[in-house]
Amino acid sequence: MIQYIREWTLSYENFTGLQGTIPCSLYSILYQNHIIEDPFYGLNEYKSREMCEKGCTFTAVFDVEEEMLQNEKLRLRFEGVDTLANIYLNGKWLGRTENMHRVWEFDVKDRAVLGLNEIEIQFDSPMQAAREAALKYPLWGVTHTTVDGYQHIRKAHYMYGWDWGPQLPDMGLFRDVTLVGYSTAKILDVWVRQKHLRDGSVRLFIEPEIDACESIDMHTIVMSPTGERLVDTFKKNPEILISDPQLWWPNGWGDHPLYTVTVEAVDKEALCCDSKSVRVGLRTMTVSTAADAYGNEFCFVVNGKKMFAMGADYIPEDNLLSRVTKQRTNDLLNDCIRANYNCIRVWGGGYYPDDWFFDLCDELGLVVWQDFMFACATYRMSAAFERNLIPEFIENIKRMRNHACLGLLCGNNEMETAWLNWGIPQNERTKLDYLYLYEQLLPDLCDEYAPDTFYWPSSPSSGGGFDDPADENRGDMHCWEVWHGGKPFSYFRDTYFRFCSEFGFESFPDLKTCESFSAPNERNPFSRVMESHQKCVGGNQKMLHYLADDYLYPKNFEMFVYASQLLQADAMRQAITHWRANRGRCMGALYWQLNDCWPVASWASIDSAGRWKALHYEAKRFFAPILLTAFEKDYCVTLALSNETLRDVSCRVCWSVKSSAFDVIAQGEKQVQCPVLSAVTLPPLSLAQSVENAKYDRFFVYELYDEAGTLLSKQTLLFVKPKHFEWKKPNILTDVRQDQDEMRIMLASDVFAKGVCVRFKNTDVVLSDNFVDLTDDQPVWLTVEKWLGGNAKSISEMKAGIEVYSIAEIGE
Ligand code: BMA
Repeated sequence: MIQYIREWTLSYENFTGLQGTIPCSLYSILYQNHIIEDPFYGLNEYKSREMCEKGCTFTAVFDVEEEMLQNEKLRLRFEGVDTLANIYLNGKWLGRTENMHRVWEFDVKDRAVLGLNEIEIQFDSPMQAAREAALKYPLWGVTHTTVDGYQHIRKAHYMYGWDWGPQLPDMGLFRDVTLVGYSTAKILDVWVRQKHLRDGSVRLFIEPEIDACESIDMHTIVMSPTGERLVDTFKKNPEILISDPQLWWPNGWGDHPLYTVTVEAVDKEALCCDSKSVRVGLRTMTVSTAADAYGNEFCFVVNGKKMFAMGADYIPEDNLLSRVTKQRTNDLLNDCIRANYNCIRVWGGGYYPDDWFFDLCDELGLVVWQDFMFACATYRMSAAFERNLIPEFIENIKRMRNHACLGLLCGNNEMETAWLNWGIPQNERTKLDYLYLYEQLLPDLCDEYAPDTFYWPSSPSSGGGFDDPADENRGDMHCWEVWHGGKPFSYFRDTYFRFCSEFGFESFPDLKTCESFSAPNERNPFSRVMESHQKCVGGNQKMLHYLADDYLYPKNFEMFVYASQLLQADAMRQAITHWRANRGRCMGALYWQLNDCWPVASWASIDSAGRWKALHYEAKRFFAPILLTAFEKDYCVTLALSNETLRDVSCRVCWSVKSSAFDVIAQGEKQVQCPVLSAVTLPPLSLAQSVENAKYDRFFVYELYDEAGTLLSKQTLLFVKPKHFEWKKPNILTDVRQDQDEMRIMLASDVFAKGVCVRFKNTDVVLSDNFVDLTDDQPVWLTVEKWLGGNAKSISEMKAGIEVYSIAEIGE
């Protein structure tokens, strides 16, 4: 029996009686009641942040009926309390919560009463708690953008501010509060383990965890992905053989079928008193760190096949957790699939995602690299801290372990490398605490509760024990020489990492997103508001530093935003195409970062409003299952083909050197075989003769056609920096048409146009492609993939609102 306690009342300072429905928080309720303005607008962050210097109180009054009260076991269960709070039921203290990453449950059998009951939750200021803890026990942590002492509090670290996030350490209830009663039995968990046998069949081991007050029978039902009842048994802990399994594959390799396992607890009268269903995808999944010619590989192996991981790092989707919904996560993860991701890393400075996140990753075939929630700080392993952590670990491991998508569990973000390389005050105690937490406690618990999932102590790491975590020949890498280190993009091409789990480049969010938090006179990168929506120290200077390398000085803010996005896309393209061409040596590229939690200049490829930056369109290209890429040095172009599909491919590669007026200066083509899961590099093309004397007006086009002659991709490269290219001002014709269900947009140019960006003044769409190159007089057709918002959906309104620009316009 379960009763949801959804309606709450907030009291904060002089404000009382403010209503909220779970999920809700101090900020969400004050905002909904028009007491505060949008904390993301302008400089509102600072006023809102001040509010968290004080605590607040949430109360709920709820009715308990006789039937509920009669239950032998009666528990009040809090799935997500953020974070430090004392909880009272009917005026009596129930307990204290100190960790938002775990469930808090209290026995209320002797406390709940018939009729009205009242829960009061008194939240402490998270600001003060962090600072006080820091004074009591100072520890190292990243400092510029967060609040001192954040690591003492088991609250998502980013809420205290990060180099892409505001300081808005909210307080509230972000997951359900329920009253749970039972007298016979409660199924606490169903664990499904799988063993793949040599003959291709799969044996499932089903282990329910039950709190039974009397003897019960277990009824287990297994349904196939298409809904057939495969098994129906009353055996305890049954082992089930699936002789003809439909395997689960990552995106790009096949389908993602899910079997449903339901366990029912059946009482003496043959009545089902509780049931629980879980979904499982049948696959083997591990990470290989086997020794090879270069050192040790680092790659996901799914169903025995080595996968090149393609994706990005995921951060929490909002600072106000009440706004994170299944629909929003669904949109974001589908955007990952649109850009051909097969992997996503949940970064350790946020919180363990909701169940729906893992459900969606199962359904979409996204392999999840899951960090435990520790990032960029040293921690003190006191007995109390450890007591608080253990339930967090066990609950979350259990919550994630059945998911087909779960690929790797990782101890922390960047602490092993930070300890050695970031000038952290060294002391033996902190070092021992590190080793105990990530190399003993966590792996032991993972061994016990998720023995089939690969554990990795830190990201980056070479396997642990402070053994050169930044060794590029072993383990994963974070590469920040480009951006933080100021190195040129070409730096990436001299790196041969085994798996790069972080590297990134910032850009401004979409112009409309910038407009959503600023007044017109603030739309300058160095205004107070824009600088406040740039949390990386010196971030805008860094952008300008790189901008100077490649583009003319932008003529206005809009062109600055556009150029920043082109730079970002180019930086990531240079890295990822090179690593994919070196498939085998490198086996993963997860760029920093997929998304934003508020409107900000950052490394994200999709901004906080869900708008795609140039990088996300570029990701769709550089993560294409079959990728043709071109590298140039001294007028010599090398083409490489990377095949991330499970079949051998034979493709036609066509190239040409053209003038900006579309004259063909040189051309060639070749049929190229690329075996399954491999990359081939073609002999270099020496183009000096056709390029050198007219290099400011020459571009290289490379096209890829499949066996059926369908164009898979078409891209270009320049032989000089774009700022020095002699752009002819393009006359870009546009048209919008409706073909059955599809809205199509046409682009055609009279001269070479690169990075052509299509926008609509009055509506927001995700297109099949954008920031495209127009390389001949043939029109290019784009389709509308997704409507994000705006009300102009008719052809005439779309036409009236269309705006197009290209690199030629940046500094004209
Ligand atoms: C990495 C991440 C984050 C950070 C990002 C950009 O180190 O782990 O901590 O936001 O770089 O600086």
